[in-house]
Amino acid sequence: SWATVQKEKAADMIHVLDFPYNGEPPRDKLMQNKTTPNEYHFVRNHGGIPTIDEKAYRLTIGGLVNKPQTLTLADLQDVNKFEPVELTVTLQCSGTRRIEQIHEYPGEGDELINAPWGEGAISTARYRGVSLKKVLKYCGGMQADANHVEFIGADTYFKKLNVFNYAVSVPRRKVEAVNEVLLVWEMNGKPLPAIHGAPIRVVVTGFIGARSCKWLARINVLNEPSRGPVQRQEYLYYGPQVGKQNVLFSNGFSIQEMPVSSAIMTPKDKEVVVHQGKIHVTGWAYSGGSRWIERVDVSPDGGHIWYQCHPDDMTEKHYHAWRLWKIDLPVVAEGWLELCVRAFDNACNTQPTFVRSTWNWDLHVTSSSHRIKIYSVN
Ligand code: MTE
Ligand code: MO
Repeated sequence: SWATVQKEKAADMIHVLDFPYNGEPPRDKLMQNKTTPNEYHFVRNHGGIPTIDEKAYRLTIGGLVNKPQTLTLADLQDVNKFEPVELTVTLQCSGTRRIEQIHEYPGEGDELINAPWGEGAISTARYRGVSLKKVLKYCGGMQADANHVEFIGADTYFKKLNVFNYAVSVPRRKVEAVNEVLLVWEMNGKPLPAIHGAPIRVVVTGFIGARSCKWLARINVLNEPSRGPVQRQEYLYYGPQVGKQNVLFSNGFSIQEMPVSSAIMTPKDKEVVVHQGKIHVTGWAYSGGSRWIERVDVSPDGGHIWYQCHPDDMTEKHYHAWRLWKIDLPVVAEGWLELCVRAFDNACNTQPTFVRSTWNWDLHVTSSSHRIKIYSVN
């Protein structure tokens, strides 16, 4: 699997975990384009990277569907069966910016699964595939008692001496929306890389990355969420009284849609910046659940005064993708300054003020206003 990493990912990717391989791009590479080049798209793996022969590939669809099917790659790509769709989608791991929660409350989280991500566990690509809604229609539709759709990957991982296939699920209504759940084989006009789930992965728009199952082997339509540990024991959002010592899985709720979030990508934390009255600041902003970013404000003084980004300084808005932003932030002070950012989505949601505002023991969804300290000199 190291050969795959070396072949498919850029040499300057930041390795967040070596096994399983988890990597995020250097910040300048992520900020270059609204769509992230495949070699710089972040990678989040729970286990190894399976290599699947396209010709031997079979997708089995069963459970609460009227006509269970086994489809080949050629079936899925057959334009007479399914009309292909293209969509630009931001995938965000719910662990993005976890490092801030680790710094605030060290020793929480499950070190074996919780990678210490920075601001780069988020990337955007243009995908080509088919709508799962159409594929399920081809299977005679879902039965009346169908409530959740489970995706099972061909990869395996180890947890507490057990071996599992990666398995997650999304609610039925998500699959029934128009083009919000796709089965894809192309990423930015190129064949889907092995490390990103070839030959077929799921892309679930606006939900945490975890639901976008790679190396898709089986779809099960169920009346309850997947019983797999990734669905039932990971990616849960806990209240403030829950910690490593007293956690019960039943205390957390399943993280599905991502809230509004943003990050400052340049300058870097602890950087010395020559200001000349203005500091050039850049970053990303994203909201899940088919909401989009409407506004981004940046503060040079920890959140007392805010300056709004000019609309021309933001990339176009889009249902399922982030916006990159930049601003020439007025600065007169010298010395240590705390810069922070807050984004607003089209539902007027904005971000919690501090990391501690939404701290949760498994260290997911660090969506608070991103803060960095810079040393400003004239
Ligand atoms: N699918 C499988 N089969 N195995 C995995 O480990 N990781 C999930 C998801 N799909 C995973 C998976 C998680 S947690 C995320 S954030 C995204 O894939 C990351 O997708 P990427 O590696 O293409 O960026
Ligand atoms: Mo993730």
